[in-house]
Amino acid sequence: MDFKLYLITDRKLFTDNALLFTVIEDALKAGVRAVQLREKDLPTRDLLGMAYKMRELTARYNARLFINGSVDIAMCSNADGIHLGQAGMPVFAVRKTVEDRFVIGVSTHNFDEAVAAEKEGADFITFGPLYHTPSKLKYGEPVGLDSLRKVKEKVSVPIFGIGGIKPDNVEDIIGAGAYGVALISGILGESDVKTAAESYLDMISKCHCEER
Ligand code: 3NM
Repeated sequence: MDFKLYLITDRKLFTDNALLFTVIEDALKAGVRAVQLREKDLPTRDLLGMAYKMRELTARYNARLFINGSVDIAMCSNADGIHLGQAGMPVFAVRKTVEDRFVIGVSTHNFDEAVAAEKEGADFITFGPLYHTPSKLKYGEPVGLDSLRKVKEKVSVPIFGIGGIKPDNVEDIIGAGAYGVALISGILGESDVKTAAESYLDMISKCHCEER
């Protein structure tokens, strides 16, 4: 794993897709090195078009690209990884098929899901929502840092805290055992995306320095 900040897309935050790409490029310029294309409601061909563009963009900055939920689009766009939820393709089936061709991330929301994801072959997990998120109805009540600590005791793959992440809580999240953080609005929802991304990267490097 060569990234600790995992930026997730949401094109609905922007008036058009071109703006999403501009903003992602700002984040890449700031030093973001992993992007998850997460546009679950798009028809396959539209998603493939976005994946091609996102691959071209992320490659220019030597950043990893993950495709949410779709092995075929990950293959066609030559992405680095696939990010799986709890409702779609199960981890074991994807791992068995793609072997080591893709890095596999899995969204988990409780202890059992986290343990199962690792057992079934996840390379890393996201765990959350840790805090209230702007779209809290979709993701449920926050699970909190104590449950992150319990997951960390049992799970060895890197854990990315997700859900309502702000620069001010990065230190607590990493202190509770997360390897990194995954987020949408803390970066994409800010008017100055480059500065926002830099503040997360600064916080993360500060936390990891203090560990040593
Ligand atoms: N997954 P924000 S929370 C995509 O808990 C996603 O699995 C979550 O958005 C989970 O950074 C979430 O704006 C939303 O809170 C993250």
